[in-house]
Amino acid sequence: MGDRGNTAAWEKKKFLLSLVPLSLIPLFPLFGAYVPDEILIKWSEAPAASTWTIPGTGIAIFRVKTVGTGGWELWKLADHKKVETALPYVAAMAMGSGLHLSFVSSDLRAAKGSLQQMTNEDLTPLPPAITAYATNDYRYPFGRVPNDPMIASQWHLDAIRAYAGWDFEVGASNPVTIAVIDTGVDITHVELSSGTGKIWTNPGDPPGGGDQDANGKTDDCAGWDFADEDGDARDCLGHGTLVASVAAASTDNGTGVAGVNWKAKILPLKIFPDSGCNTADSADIVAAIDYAVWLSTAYVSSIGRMVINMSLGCPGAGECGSVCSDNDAEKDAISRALAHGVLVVAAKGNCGDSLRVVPSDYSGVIGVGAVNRTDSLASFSNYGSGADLVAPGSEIFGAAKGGGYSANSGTSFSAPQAAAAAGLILSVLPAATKAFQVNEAGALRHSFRL
Ligand SMILES: [Ca+2]
Ligand SMILES: [Ca+2]
Ligand SMILES: [Ca+2]
Ligand SMILES: [Ca+2]
Repeated sequence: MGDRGNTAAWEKKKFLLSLVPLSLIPLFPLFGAYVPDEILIKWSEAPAASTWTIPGTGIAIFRVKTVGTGGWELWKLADHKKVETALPYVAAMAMGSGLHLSFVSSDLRAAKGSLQQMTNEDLTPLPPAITAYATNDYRYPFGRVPNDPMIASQWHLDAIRAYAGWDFEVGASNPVTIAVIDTGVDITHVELSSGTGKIWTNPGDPPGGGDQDANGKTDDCAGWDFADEDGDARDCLGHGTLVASVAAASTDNGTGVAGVNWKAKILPLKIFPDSGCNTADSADIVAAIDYAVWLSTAYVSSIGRMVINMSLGCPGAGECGSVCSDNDAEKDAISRALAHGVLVVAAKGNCGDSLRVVPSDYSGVIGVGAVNRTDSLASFSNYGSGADLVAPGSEIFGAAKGGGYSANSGTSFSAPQAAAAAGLILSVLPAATKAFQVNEAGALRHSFRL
């Protein structure tokens, strides 16, 4: 296995589908989050008008609706003004009416300091009598929330409604393994450590003692490096580590980030060589796919259902506009995977066009494009034929090579969300047939908004 003698005959370089790494993005405490332009107010005497413009500020505030039966109303600031900006004026409405806010929640108080410090200018008289309570409109995630402290930086989890999905399944029902065909995986990272069981380990070929399972790979204990032909599949760049953590970081472990799939194991299949670590060959892609398929049949009980993620493709970002012809060897390997019930997911590419990208556009491969924080197609994302789904791809936060955390953008980081979500479904329905998987992938569009 792993014979690269014919590489030249079908060499077709594949490139990583990520953009320039971004620096760490700020962390926000999840439960400090609130709807920025909304405030809940309880009046003693509700104002007749449903819209006011606060004098001297130009800030308009309007009533949205009554909330519950306790006398609370939801008010919204026009033009997306922030609550912190308007709070003094809301308070002034009360004080100017000869009343006082008897209670202001501590978070609002912290946002704008003590109301007692307000100046006369702030106390411009305003009708009507305001009263009693004002508080932020908190935004709680709906569903099951893991205790990983950095999840507030993982905006994609909210966008794909992972919390709601986790209410139903976290990947614990039946084993699922995600084969990450990439630059390798940092298996010493706390989120991806083999010690925590995140990395699938080969019971048939423990370290030392030669190639006990006689598959031609000595000590393929924790994946395999097809580019350099050795059992050390650690990451040569950082790309594969982020991809793996987005899919299945160690989750609900009180540390760092959460994976979309809490329980799936990762199989690191490295196809980018340590030298350069920027291009991969069809020969290694084919060998890696076949190896994943072989493992899934040789170790059915521990691997469970296998999902292959390929966050790579042709053309890469540096060759946008060029035509990448199909590779029959790759297509054959993907057909073999599908025939064995192995799901294949690939990034759709970062050229921002609709040209063909492989392997994403091969028949049977779930191609995944990227959306940004406003749920629009990311400017870099490819689209059109071959883009079966979209998932967040801008500033995706996860594990960094060598420890720590960072964010990166690209369809590379959309694909593992789809792979992991498919893995959640396969954990519930391990006997799903190939046809059923395709249907379920379509359903993901609704349940996970991929
Ligand atoms: Ca072996
Ligand atoms: Ca061995
Ligand atoms: Ca190696
Ligand atoms: Ca974690």
